[in-house]
Amino acid sequence: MKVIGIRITITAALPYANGPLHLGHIRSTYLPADIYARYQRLAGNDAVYICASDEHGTPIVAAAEKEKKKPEEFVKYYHERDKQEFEKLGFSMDIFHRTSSDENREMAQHFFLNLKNKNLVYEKEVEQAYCEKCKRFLPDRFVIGRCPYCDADGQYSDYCDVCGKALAAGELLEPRCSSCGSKPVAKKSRHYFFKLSQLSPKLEKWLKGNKELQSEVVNYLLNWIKDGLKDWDISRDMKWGVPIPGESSKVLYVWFDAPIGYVSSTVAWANKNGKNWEDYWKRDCRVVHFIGKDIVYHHYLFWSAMLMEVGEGFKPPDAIPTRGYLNLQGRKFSKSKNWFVSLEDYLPAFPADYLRYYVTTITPHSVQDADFYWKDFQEKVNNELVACIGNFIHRTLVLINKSCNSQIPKPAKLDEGEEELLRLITERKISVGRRINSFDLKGGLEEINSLASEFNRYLSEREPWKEKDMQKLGNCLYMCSRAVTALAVLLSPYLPFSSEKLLSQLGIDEKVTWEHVDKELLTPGKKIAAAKPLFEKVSDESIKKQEEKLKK
Ligand code: B3M
Ligand code: ZN
Repeated sequence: MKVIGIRITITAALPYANGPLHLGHIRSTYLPADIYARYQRLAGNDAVYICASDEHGTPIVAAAEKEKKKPEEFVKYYHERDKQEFEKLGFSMDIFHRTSSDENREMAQHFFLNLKNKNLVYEKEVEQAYCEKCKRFLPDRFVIGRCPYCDADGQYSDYCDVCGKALAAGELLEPRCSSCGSKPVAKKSRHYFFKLSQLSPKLEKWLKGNKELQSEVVNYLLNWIKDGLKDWDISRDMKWGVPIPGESSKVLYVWFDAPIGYVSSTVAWANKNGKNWEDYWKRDCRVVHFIGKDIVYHHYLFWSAMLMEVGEGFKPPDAIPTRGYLNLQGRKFSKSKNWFVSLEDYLPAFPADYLRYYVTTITPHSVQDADFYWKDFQEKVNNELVACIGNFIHRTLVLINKSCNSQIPKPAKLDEGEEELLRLITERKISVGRRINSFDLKGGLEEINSLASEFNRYLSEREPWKEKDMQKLGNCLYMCSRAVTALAVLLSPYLPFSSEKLLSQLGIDEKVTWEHVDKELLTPGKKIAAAKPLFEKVSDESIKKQEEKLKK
């Protein structure tokens, strides 16, 4: 029976093209989105994984200025670099586009005009920070100061990193120009505002009604709404960005055009692949945004409100899986303090799948923060991946090589325990799928691990290496071969490189689907190649090397 899948548009927060990728974002966003996307495709759904570089805004301009580069030139470098690193980690984005693209300019201007025509955007004269020394307006990250809500210093003027509040112009205390340090003066400028304040009731209703949203996040958003939402300033006096139609020196605020990047990148993908992008946003489809908790405000409130109001068949997101921050060995990641693991450090030292494995084991579906410890990485890889999963697969294949002339044995009547184990594989196919569907990726991986443990136990108890009865031996190794192929499929969303390697070692070249988890992918009589271990232990020295890098 062919399962008719659903359409799912999966997005991951767009990385700013202003610096190397951060392990924290990999954990909170790109990896979970990838596991989810890979599973959905295997399960027969029409899933697209959409991402792009976020290329506008003061984060980019400020960073480019520091390197004395033009923003265009600057973002191109990080766009290419991020793209390559994503590939090395096995992230299966269907497109990695750019917000400086034509598609995004057109779509963002379209959203703007649509909302303006609906009277949801109005113009107002406001006082803006202006640096007389630098001779320019100082939006967002061009101003640093103290947060009026939580008192944290060193915050940018549009967002407080400590309490997570989006700030309006003029709210920041003790402001100073981020480039020259002088105290900005207030200067009048005409800005465009989105009427977010009047949308509070609608947002509240949606937040309370959508049961797929995490309640921990919804609760704190409801508090913000209770305090009243402010209208949102969506224009900036600068050159780099999406030009506002009819204006010569104003662009859209980066947070207006960045989430539209999800849509415009889908347009670019659809055009390349002969699809209709609207099928992936408007008609029967699910839209799922993976994000980190630092951008909750922007997605649950700004973006959802835009989607609700723009009409034309758009709808608010179906789910916004949100995860917490990652610390490194008990401290905050900090590039300047050299307390940092970059992909440039990681990738030459260990396989991508080890990172995917470890990071999944420390990432529940919640906004809880986690900690990356090199020692823990080593332990998880060695004790779980190598000693349990890898060891079971390797023992099985070596035994088939040795005792069965490398051929999958033909089973005779299985005993009750064996029938039970086959049923367990089917159960896991269903339960792991369910877990992934509900974003509990860690729980899914734990169930796969426990399946491998069950079979490890079975193999050790049966001791087929001592078995004289050829039929019993055949039954046992047949059973284990079923578990090996089940693991190859179950693990493929999590560990795509290893899964692919295993399937190719086994000579399985048909395209596998989730349905194959409990199917006989290796028929009796089929010959397999000589076993090669899939995983290798992480040595003490290699961990020491990484730890020492941090101390320098
Ligand atoms: N670039 C911020 C961040 O990376 C921002 C996300 C945009 S998502 C539309 O945290
Ligand atoms: Zn200045």
